[in-house]
Amino acid sequence: EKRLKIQHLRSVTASLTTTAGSDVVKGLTQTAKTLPPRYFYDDRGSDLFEQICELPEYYVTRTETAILQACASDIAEITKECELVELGSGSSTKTRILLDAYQNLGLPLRYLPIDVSAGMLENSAKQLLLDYPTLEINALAGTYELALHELPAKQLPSRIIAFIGSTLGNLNPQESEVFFSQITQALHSGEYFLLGIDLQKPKHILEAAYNDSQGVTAAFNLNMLEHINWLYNGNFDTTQFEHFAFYNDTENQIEMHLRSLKSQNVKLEALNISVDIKASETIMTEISRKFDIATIKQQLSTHGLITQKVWTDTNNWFGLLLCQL
Ligand code: AVJ
Repeated sequence: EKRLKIQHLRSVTASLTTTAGSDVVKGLTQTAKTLPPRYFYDDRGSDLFEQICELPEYYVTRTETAILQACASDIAEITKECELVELGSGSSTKTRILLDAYQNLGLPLRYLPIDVSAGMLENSAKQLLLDYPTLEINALAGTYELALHELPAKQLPSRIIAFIGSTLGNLNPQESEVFFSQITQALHSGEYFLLGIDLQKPKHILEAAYNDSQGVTAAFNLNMLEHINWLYNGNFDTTQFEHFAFYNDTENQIEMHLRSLKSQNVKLEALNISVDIKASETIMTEISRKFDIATIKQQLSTHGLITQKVWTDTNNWFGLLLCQL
């Protein structure tokens, strides 16, 4: 297929084994235990996340989708002929809204999805090619950092990097500074950055979204231990942990933890570690920061990213920012 190119960036394997393994060792051997949120996403975890997106309490995905449906034609009109780079493209469901908008204006379609899951990239790319007869895809399998560093040469007059779904919420303030400077380095002057962020809102709404009544979020959280057992030959017993999520209103972030139901020891043979965990001790698996638009605009501007337009829903629950370098 001439319209599809998939590039596997060198250190995908390294980042999934050597480097990432050291993240796990570091996180589990420090006083306040943590595990990085990207370990949620094995096949089962990706599937559970898609289920989370459909939950009545999880307003995030449907709110952003509705905003995109309302503003995609504006975005296409502002950027004109423009190739779409997407970080963490996953199943590319929301991407179709943007591709439709470019297509409706008769503009050429070029898409550069970036994801650590090569299987997911290949499947969604093949489906997109069937549905968009003029689309060209150059997929990059790798981390954001590597992909941003090794973006292929531009083939259309402009470029937009999309980072939607509020994935930014997983980065702490320091990590987000590094991330924004990588975005700035990947863009040329005049090019665009599209950022989707979950906004601050009453605590009861946020806590319900991360403590759904069907227990899907709990299963998603606990599945991280199964994934780590599989990767590193571990013996986490998921029946001896419980899901625990709350809104930290000092830091403006949801924190997801796994709380130990007893005093226990866990071994990860492939990483050569043995970890003692006290009863009620927790392992933090995710932060999901909640933003306010004025602050994020200010932060973006310190990186030279100037916000041209902001779209929100009527509740002001989610924000989509179109910035230009
Ligand atoms: C994919 C990081 C945006 O923070 O809401 C959903 C992940 N965790 N439910 C989020 C998640 C628990 C999600 N992000």
